Amino acid sequence: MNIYQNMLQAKANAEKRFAMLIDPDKVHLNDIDEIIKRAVDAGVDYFFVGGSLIVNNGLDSCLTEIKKRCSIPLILFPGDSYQLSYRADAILFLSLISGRNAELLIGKHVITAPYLKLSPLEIISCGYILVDGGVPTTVSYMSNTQPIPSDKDDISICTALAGEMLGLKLIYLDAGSGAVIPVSESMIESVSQTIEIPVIVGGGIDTPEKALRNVKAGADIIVVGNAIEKDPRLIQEIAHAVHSVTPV
Ligand code: 1GP
Repeated sequence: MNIYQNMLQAKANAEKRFAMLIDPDKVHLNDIDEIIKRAVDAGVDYFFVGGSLIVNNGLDSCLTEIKKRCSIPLILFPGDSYQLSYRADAILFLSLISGRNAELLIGKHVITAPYLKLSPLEIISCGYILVDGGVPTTVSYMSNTQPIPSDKDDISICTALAGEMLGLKLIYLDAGSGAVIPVSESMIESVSQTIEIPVIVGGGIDTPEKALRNVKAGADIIVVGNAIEKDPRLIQEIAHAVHSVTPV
């Protein structure tokens, strides 16, 4: 079973998944043993690896070091088309559908497609919806796009629906890394009730309670980066909260 089939099966069974975001710039190879051990012990389902802006050249080595230590699937979450590596298992082939920047809707994809065709990576197309997180985020600046206002559930619903109709396999509602206002439960609920494909939610989730509220609202996969970098003990607590939602 490939990674996407695993996501679909989890959704069909109403099981929730927890993805830990690793920014190769921020993870120190000295700390990697501890982080991986915590992730394996906690039952983290996926590693998303990437960042809006990677300054150092550590992507390959970061992936290699993680791969040596565990079998948790490694999914590239690229902030740009240069953030590619054959050492991951899959890639979120992101189209920034909340924005109107043609390069991030299709332009970069055209450039990257031939490389990906030759790669062993599983390609998972993903409609990326940036939602206002209360602070200007790196992704909003770098993408030169406006996020959807945090209270405009209707715009998010229509955007997600259009993404699904275009054949995208996942929808990612992201308030951006370090968001002060995470995506609202009302928006998560409206979007997840409208579309059939799995919904990923991230940006500013920093407590197990928040993660739990989001999965209860309908998120299928919760992504946490910043909060875990600050306090790795949260890996266990958030994984427990996400996995505590049992099928009804
Ligand atoms: C950002 O959704 C991710 O793209 C995770 O955000 O770093 O705020 O957890 P945080």
